[in-house]
Amino acid sequence: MSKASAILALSGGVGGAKLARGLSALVPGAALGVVANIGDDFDHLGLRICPDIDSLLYRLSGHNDEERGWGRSGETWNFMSALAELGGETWFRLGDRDLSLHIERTRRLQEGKTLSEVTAHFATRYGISARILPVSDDSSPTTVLTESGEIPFQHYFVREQCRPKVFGLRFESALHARVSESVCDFLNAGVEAIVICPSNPFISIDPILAIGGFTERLRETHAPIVAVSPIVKGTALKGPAAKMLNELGYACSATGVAKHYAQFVDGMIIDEADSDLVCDIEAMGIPVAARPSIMKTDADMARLAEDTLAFARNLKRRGH
Ligand code: FO1
Repeated sequence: MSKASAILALSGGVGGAKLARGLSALVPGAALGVVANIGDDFDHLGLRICPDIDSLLYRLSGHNDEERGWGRSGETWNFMSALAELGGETWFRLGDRDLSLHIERTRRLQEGKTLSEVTAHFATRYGISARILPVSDDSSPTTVLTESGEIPFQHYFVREQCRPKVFGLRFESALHARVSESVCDFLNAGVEAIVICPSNPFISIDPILAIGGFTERLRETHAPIVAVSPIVKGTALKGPAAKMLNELGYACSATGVAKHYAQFVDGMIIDEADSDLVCDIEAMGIPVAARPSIMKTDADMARLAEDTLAFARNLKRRGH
């Protein structure tokens, strides 16, 4: 495929990684760039943990654990049970195989490698030809503002299991964090379309777009920007997206997602079960297509990727 047929996707969490896998079945090799959220990243037990990068590494290599939605399949938990014997922190579960990724990443970062370099090395070792691109090589952790105070993201998401009521999110150093060189190089080489994967808009996509100047960089490409709704029939397929949409004052629907993205996207894909919302979303001036968007199998992922790219190709850039 020519350079111009390069595709950029923005991803976080389970839904993002699934559509990224679908895109990797259609877009050959390094013509697919998947920008990974780094807002979930944190230091834990002396290790640098990067969950949204790891969701992509595992899903694109087929190592992902389907039922947990994070970490890798065929896992054992000897480290965790031995750590518990010592009274160590076990609220954030690290499987024995998964641990190799965190230890080796931490070692390479301490050697002075960038997160992009480390991620590219791991992708190659896992046999992944798509480019997994951290949005920044700087740190920009997400802080969750809740009625019980400000909580670091993983403490909210895992330790508190998303219970506290959210009234805002803060992306700590997003304005100072710089878009990574590898993302800039990918954009400068020319992209045909930009896909916002069906990830949580607030905890996965907004922290990516908040990185200094990234939204402008995307708009400068003049490539159509298409978002796939992570909300179907008012519920989130995975994670707290539905609860957060409500708590942050958005309608918990594909229409609520469209409203959140209205100033930025050129079109939206919503699930066929929400085809009754097509008029509402078109009335907002957003071209929309209702397609099967529940991804259980690799075939589902590839089909949604195909539908999304076909829709993008027919879109005109909307003047914003
Ligand atoms: N999510 C959990 O709900 N419980 C866990 O114990 C947990 C451990 C974990 C370890 C490595 C990793 O890469 C992800 C992990 N996650 C866990 C998911 C993590 O919280 C992600 O940030 C979410 O998937 C949201 O993107």
